[in-house]
Amino acid sequence: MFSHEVIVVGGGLAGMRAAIEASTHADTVIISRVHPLRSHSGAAQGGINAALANAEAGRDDNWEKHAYDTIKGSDFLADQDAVEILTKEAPERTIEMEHWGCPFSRTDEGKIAQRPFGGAGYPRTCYAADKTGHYLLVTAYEQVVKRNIKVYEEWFVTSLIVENNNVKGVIALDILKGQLEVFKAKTVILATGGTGWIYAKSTNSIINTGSGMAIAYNAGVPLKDMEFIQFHPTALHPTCILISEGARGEGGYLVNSNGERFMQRYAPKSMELAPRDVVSRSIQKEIDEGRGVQGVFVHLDLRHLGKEKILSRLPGIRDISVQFANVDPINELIPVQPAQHYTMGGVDCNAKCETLIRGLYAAGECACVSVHGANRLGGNSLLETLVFGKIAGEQAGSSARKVSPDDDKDNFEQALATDQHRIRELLEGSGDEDPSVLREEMRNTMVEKVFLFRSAGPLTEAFDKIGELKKRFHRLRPIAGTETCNLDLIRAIELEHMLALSEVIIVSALNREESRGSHVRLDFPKRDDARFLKHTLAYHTPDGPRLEYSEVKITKFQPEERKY
Ligand code: FUM
Repeated sequence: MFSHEVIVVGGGLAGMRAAIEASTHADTVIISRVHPLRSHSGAAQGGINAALANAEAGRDDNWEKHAYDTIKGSDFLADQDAVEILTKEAPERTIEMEHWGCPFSRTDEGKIAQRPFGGAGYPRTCYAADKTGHYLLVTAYEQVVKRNIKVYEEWFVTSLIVENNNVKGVIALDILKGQLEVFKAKTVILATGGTGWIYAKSTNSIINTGSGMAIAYNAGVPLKDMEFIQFHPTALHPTCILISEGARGEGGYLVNSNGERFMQRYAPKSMELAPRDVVSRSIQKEIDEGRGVQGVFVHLDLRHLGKEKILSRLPGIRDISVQFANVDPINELIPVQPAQHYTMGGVDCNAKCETLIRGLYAAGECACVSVHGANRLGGNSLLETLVFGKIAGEQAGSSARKVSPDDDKDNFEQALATDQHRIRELLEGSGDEDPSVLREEMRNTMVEKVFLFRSAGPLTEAFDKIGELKKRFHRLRPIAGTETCNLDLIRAIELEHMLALSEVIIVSALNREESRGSHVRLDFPKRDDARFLKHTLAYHTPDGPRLEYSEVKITKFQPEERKY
C-alpha cells in the first residue's frame, strides 16, 4: 500500500500544474499512464489565450474582452464567474510559464507574440511557433523535476476509493508489473484529459479515453454537459492529425472543390476565423452539398503566406502535411476535414475545482467548471489547464493538511479486492467477443450518428447500438498475454469506460432538444434559452444515466444571438 497526502491522476499540463501548486502545501505525487512528456497536452499546437495586448492590432485588448469572446463563443452556456477567473488570471499564468523558460515566439519588441484565433476580437493567442503545447509541457515538467515531485509513470488508475462521500485514495495498476495497488490519499485531483478516442475521427491520441471522467462517474459524481463535443474544422485528411487553427490565424484560406472561399457564405465578417463550431459545420455543409474535394474534404490554402512565414510560424504543420499527406503547403493545398477534437463537458466541479465528493477535485479537459459551455474557443484549453490546474492544486494541497489519516484497512482491502476480481474476470473472459471489434463499432457509431449534425432518429439508433455493445462487453473473450505490460487489458478497461461515456453523451444529446454551440439538432434547429439555458448533469445508475439540470451562472453578459 502506498500513502501520500495529495494524488494527482494525470501527468499532462493540468496535472503537472496542479502538482506544482499542491506540492507547496503537502506531499504530492502524480500517477500517469504515460510519461508526462507523452501526455496529449503536447499535441496542442496553436497557442494559449491571454489578453496581453502585445500585438499591434490588439492594443485595446483586456480580460473583459477575452471574457466576452469566451462567453459568446460558448453560446452563453459557460458559467460567467468561472470565465472571469480564467480570463483575469490568463496573463499571470502565461507570463509565469515564460519566466519558467517556455520559448514563446516573440514580437519585434521582444514581447510574447500573439496571433489571431477563431471567435476572438483581437490577436490574443500567445504561441511558440506551432508547438505551443509541447513547449509548455516541457516547461512544466522541468518544474516537476526541480521540485522532486514523484511521478508514478505507466500506472493506470482503475477506481477511486470513497467512504461516506470522502475520497480516501485510488486503486491503480502498475502497467509494467501487472499488479494492482492501493494508494491512500487525503485529497485526489483528476486531470486525465478528454475522451476523444470514442470517435473514429479524432485529433486525439489513443490515450484520450476519458478514464478520469469514468471513474468519477462510477463513484457517483455527475458528468456535466457531455453532449458538447468539439469538432475541429481542420484535421488532416485522412489521418485526422491536427492542423492548427494557427494556420488560419496566420492567414490561411479554406477553399472548396471550386476553389471558392466558402466561409463568405457562412461568416462573412470573421470568415476562416469564426469559432470552430461555425467553421466545422460550414465545411461539412460544403462536403454534404457536393462541393467537397473527392466528396470528403476541403482544402486549406497557405501558399500565399510564403515560404518564410510557413517555415517560421508553422513548421510543424508543414512537416505533418509532408509526412502524412505528401503535400508541401509552401506550394500545395492541404486536405482537411472536421474531426472530434475536445470534450467541453466533464466531471462536474465548481470554480474551486471541487466535486460532489469531499477531497476530490478535477481540472483540465477532464473537468467541466464550466468555462467553455457549448463551444470552446481555440487557445482556451491550454489556458484552462494552467489556471484551474493551479487552483485545484491550491485547494487540494491546503485541504489535505486538514484531513486526518485514515487507518480503516478494511475499506482499502475491499476496494482492492473488487478491482482485482474485475481484472481477473477480464483476463479469463467468459465469451468470444473481441474488444477491438467492439471498440471500432463504438467509434464508428459515434461518427455516423453523434457527429456534427444530430437528430432524434440517429441518436436513438446510437443509443441502442451502445446498449448492444455494453451487453456484448460482458461476453468478451479472454484477454491474451501475460499480466505484465498487458496493454490489451488496459484497452478493455478503457472500452468499458468509453461505452459508459458514449451513453452519457448520447442520452444528454437526445434530451437537449435545441441547437447550441457544437450541439446541433436538425430537428430542433434553434437555441431555446427558455428550456435549455441549463447545464446537463448525468448521474450514474445501474440502468444508465439519470439526467438533472442546473442553472448557468450569468453575471455581466446577457445571452444574445451569436453572429460572426
Ligand atoms: O488548432 C489548434 O491549434 C488547437 C488549439 C486548441 O485546441 O486550443
